[in-house]
Amino acid sequence: MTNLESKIGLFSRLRQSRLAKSLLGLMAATAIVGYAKVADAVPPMPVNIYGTISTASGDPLDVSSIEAKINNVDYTQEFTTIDNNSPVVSYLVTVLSDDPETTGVIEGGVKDDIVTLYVNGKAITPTWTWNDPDDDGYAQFNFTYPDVARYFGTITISNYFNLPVHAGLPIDVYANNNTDLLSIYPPLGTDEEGYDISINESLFETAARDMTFHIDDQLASPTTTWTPGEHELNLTYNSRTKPVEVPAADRIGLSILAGFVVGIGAYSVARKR
Ligand SMILES: [Ca+2]
Repeated sequence: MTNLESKIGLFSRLRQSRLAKSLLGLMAATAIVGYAKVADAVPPMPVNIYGTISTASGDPLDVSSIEAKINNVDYTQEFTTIDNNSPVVSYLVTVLSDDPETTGVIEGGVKDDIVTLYVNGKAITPTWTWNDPDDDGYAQFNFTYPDVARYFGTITISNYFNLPVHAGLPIDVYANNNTDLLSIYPPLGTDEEGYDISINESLFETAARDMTFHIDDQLASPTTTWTPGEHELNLTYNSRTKPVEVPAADRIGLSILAGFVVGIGAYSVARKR
């Protein structure tokens, strides 16, 4: 038996126990209100969507919420997970069905409705179409959680002073209005070769998803917002500002100072000879 089969087996036991509870509830209701009333009162059976959530990055995923929405309305009754905090989390979400007897009131889904699952508040693609579940109301739906974004493109220096071409300088990627350093990535090489980096969503420390690229300590353009998937984004940046020209009269005094400065600055200060 594979791991997946054993998980589905567990769901199956869960299902049996729920069915048993439902049957007990039905019997109790029958005893109280009589058979004819119960026939009208049986609510439509919810649908249980179950399967696996795999992360695009292969990193563990902590599932804190699953919601099933139809036309942006949440019809989730409950959800559960197995093997949470792993790269492949098994889940089960129970989604309410519409009661056809209450026309004008939508209690849940009907056949052919488009159901969008939200995991940790993030919409999952593809969507799930409300189809015919099995006799017990179960339907399997495996999907990938989008937690990685790839950015790639060329790097161009628009106004260079200390660098004639981009030459393999690292790219610092910041989030949250330039305050959180996500990571430092090596580019591929020169400007023509560009860069190609993958950014996992787990790197973000806050809910903000704005993102900036810094090269040679300069803010590159354009800035962007982290979105899972593949994105071509050609970066442009100015190399650092040219050192201020030193007037001739000041050079003698500065030449002494320059002896201390040369070697610790990123670019040299003119030394009088
Ligand atoms: Ca209804």
